[in-house]
Amino acid sequence: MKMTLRWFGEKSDTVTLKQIKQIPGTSGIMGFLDYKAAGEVWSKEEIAVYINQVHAAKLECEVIESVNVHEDIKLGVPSRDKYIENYKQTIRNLSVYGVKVIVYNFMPVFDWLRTDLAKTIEEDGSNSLYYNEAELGEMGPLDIVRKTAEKSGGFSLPGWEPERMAELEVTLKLYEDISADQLLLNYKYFLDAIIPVCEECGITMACHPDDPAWPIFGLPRIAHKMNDFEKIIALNASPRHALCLCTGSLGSNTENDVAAIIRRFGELKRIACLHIRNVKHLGYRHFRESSHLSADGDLDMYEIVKAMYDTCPDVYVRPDHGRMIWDEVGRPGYGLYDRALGAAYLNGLWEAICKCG
Ligand SMILES: [Mn+2]
Repeated sequence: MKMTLRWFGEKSDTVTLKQIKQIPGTSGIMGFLDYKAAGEVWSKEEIAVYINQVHAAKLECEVIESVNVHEDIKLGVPSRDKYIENYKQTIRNLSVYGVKVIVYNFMPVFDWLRTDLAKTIEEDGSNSLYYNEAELGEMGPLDIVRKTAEKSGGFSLPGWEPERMAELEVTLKLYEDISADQLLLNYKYFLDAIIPVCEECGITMACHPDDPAWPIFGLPRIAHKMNDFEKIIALNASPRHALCLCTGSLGSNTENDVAAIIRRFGELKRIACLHIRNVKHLGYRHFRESSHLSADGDLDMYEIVKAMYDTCPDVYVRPDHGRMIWDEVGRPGYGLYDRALGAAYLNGLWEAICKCG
């Protein structure tokens, strides 16, 4: 287990590299250039500025997240080839700076979705990200985007870049003709083009699951249950094509056995990294994010960490979203305190499992 934290960069994160370095057991960060739009090349110069800062703080930057896949690639339109070439160049550029894993997703339009970014938890006055499908029914996609942007506290949200969202209506229309099977074919086209470059460069692509783990707004979604990942892994035989399993995303759906999914793809050696967090189910398609502690949510963190220990002990890990606690002000889900508590808790589980099996 290589413990990391997500870091959005000096200008965009309330958390500093020094703070991250001081979390026990943290060897590095999962990096993110928050100003890059989907489809753009990440230049060597941009990457160098970011990664040199991370290295100066004596942290590693072997995982980069959210090199977003342009919508034209997912839609399978002719202009995809230009964006695929850009993606290949970004892969090459990242490899020069020691990056080993790129986390991405193939979700149409919505990278992730919540109906409230700061829902107060009555028991203790903290707040966390929250989702209630019943509220979505009343709102519709454009309303939810507006509401999410308003409640972001002025932070840009990964996957919700204003330029992308401005074209939302048009994009939603284009997906009316795309079935889940067609989306998988478009995904295969993308993988077949980029994976040879990954093999040359020593980079593993890690697909992040749909969040929440079911289809929304009638859009095709192909990455939220065991059988989906069987199909995804079958798209390309290279071990450079792997998964970033996110326990909170998968665990939003009560039908998913998260530890079993980790075991299955861990045994196949197709997990590159894990995002670990817990969720509390409140009803049908209704949940909030909880602290990492098993007793606070509905996922068994011991079983999750044990599945990693048994099948893929060397993967990169990060505590995923945390609650906002101790009156911290920061990016929704990405404050320091609760994520640091999450890292400490995961380290504790890890030590116990290593010693006791
Ligand atoms: Mn995640």
